[in-house]
Amino acid sequence: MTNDDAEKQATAEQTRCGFAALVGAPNAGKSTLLNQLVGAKVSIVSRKAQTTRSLLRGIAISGASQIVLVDTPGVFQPKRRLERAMVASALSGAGDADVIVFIVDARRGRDEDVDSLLAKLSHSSAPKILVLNKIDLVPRETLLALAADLNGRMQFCETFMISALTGDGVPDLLEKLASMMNPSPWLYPEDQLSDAPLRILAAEITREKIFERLHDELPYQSTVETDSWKNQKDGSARIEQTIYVAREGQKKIVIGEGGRTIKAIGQAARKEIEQAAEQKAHLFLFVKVRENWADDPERYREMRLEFPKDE
Ligand SMILES: Nc1nc2c(ncn2[C@@H]2O[C@H](COP(=O)(O)OP(=O)(O)OP(=O)(O)O)[C@@H](O)[C@H]2O)c(=O)[nH]1
Ligand SMILES: [Mg+2]
Repeated sequence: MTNDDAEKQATAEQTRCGFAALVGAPNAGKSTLLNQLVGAKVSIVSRKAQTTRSLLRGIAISGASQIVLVDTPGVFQPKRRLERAMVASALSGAGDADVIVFIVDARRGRDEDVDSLLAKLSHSSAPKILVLNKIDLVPRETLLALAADLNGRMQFCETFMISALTGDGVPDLLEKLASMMNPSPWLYPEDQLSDAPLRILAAEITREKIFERLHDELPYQSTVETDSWKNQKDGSARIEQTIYVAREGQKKIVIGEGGRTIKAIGQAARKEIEQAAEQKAHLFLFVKVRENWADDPERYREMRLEFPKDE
């Protein structure tokens, strides 16, 4: 062994790194937990189920461990093509993980989605941690009964009760995950928080703002892409994004009376993009009707999803 090798090995022994997949039913709080663990907002969150569409990695650090957290779309019974792509993506994320974090909305308790996930995960040999989330909404007795029930159905190495919203219980979970990582050099630079490039994050932020404002009128009918991102001489960014909707009527809804809705969406998105990018931004939003966007392979590439072929 040369000196160089010895040195490399010494560093490798000190540091730990690995993958933790966050899986759970739609709306269980996976993305909220990911953001808490990372300590920054890298994944979008909404009251609606099926917010997360593709795999997104957030990077958390605790002591000498780097934990690559894989946020997955809520697994549910897929019907349409986009849903099938989301489910395939979620399960592939769990398949590659060193540890699977199974998140259950404690207020909803055990239901069809939870049972179907338990069945799917039973094939995986990775160690599993049970996380009962939203404990701010549930009395303690309910939590204990739910923990006992779920532990009777699957082998979990530990159970945590947390509130991803308030952060209650999250530091203990982070410490546990850190201890489960294998000795290895870190995969990402210390200051990197996510694997998504800024242009994708920026598109996701705009999608979140659309969800927030139009969640009743426009369920899952839109997707957002960043078409261009130009850094200008004055340090600001000029960003152009397209919002794809499926019908002319939806375009009218997104634009709103006198352009009011799209203006509000743009303002809210710009503020958050500026925070994420740490630079001033000028955001230009365009709305396009693309009837079959949910069947267009190009849109899937932008969402970083595999395009499922017709069955
Ligand atoms: N009260 C409470 N609400 C929570 C908690 N964690 C998440 N939520 C809320 O639950 C909703 C869903 O959260 P997300 O993090 O988007 O859930 P998700 O599991 O990523 O959902 P999908 O991506 O759609 O599968 C949001 O409105 C969150 O604010 C919690 O600990 N307590
Ligand atoms: Mg999510």
